[in-house]
Amino acid sequence: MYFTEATQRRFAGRFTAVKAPAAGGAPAQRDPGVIETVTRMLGQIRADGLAAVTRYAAELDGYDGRPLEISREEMRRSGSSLPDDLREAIELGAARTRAFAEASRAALKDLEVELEPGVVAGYRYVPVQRVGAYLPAGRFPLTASAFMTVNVAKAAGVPSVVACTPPQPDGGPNPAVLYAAYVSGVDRVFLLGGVQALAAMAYGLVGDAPVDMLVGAGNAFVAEAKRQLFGTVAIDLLAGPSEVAVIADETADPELVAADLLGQAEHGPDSPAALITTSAELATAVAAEADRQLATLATASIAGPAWRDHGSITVAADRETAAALMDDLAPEHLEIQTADDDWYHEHLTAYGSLFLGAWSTVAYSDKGMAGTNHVLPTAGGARHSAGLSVSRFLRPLTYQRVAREATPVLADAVEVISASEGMAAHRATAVLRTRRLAPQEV
Ligand code: HSO
Ligand code: ZN
Repeated sequence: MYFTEATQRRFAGRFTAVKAPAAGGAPAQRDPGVIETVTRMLGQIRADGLAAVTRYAAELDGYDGRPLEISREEMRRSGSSLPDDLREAIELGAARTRAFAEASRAALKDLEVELEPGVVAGYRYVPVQRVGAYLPAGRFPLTASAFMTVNVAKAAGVPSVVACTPPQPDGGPNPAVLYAAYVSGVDRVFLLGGVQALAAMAYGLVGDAPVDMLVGAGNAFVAEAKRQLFGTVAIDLLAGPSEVAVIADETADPELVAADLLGQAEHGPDSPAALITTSAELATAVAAEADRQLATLATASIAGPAWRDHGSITVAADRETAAALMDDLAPEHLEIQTADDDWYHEHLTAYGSLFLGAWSTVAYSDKGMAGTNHVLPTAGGARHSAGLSVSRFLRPLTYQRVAREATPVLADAVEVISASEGMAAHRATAVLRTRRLAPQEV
């Protein structure tokens, strides 16, 4: 995540790079090896069904042959196995994301409008009927995943939500991930990870029927599987490495800014983090702070290389430049820590989710506590897309009702256009209706 050459030229003289990403900053290319592996696995699973799914699960995840479906009883028990404070935090995250999703649902109103007398058009929001959620538990078990997928789908009214989560070294699911799915209202959970999990849900090898839509993030193989299954099913989005960016001015606290940059760099050695500031002093202070914090950070072996290879600090001449440069990055998460937070909120046009003020840190949303979704566009996707929300699970299905008295206007126009196109059968549908009218009406 760094400025394109065109942007660097366009803003030449209005910004200084205090730290550029050592790796250049272009988003990672899709790995041909990953593409090929996924294609082969999907082909095998299409051919051999569940036998191929469990074969891959044993080979790749150490699946031990227990029933793939996790019982309701085991879901309930996963909660009691957790420390009280963790269980309560999970319940809080589920409740908060549900509340935001339900409020968002309530704000989506069906529409019906009479365009002219006798011509009514409208839509009704109808939920997708079957959703499959992927709940990863790889390098880190992302406990909040179910809040963002299962919970939001349920708030949207999706009748069937199934989930897959990979077995852990002990052979079972991660209990926190499972409990989060349970309190999010999941219908059924299967002990499967990776490509085989997504294929099993898309092809209907687990659950009652193939799902209509796959949601949830995962590693590069999961993202590639979703890309290849798109068309067979809908998907939420293709998530790349998690990203964070901060706009800060001289009023910002360098320790908090550095902590928030490293807070997402921890996701992986390819996770980008960018600071754009209007203060040269803050830029220097944050650079020093990042090094200081990395010296003792328990996950420095991940966050350190991420910061070195994909981290950047830029000093912008003024807030207009800072905002324009940030729109060029279109980061997944964007924090604003300035004296002008509202100005930035009004002017910025490309981010996955915005965190206004020093008290609003990305991890609050990551873990569900801010209510908003953490499934967000990465790698510049925020220029054209928004993150997951109830609206992705709800389709505004249109309808029209044309009254007899509106027939002359509609039918005549359709007759003329169809005739000019040579579409005789289309024309006939209009002409026949005109003939049905009493002669005095025509
Ligand atoms: N930052 C990730 C979500 C997450 N991080 C969950 C930690 N837990 C993608 O938005
Ligand atoms: Zn995160």
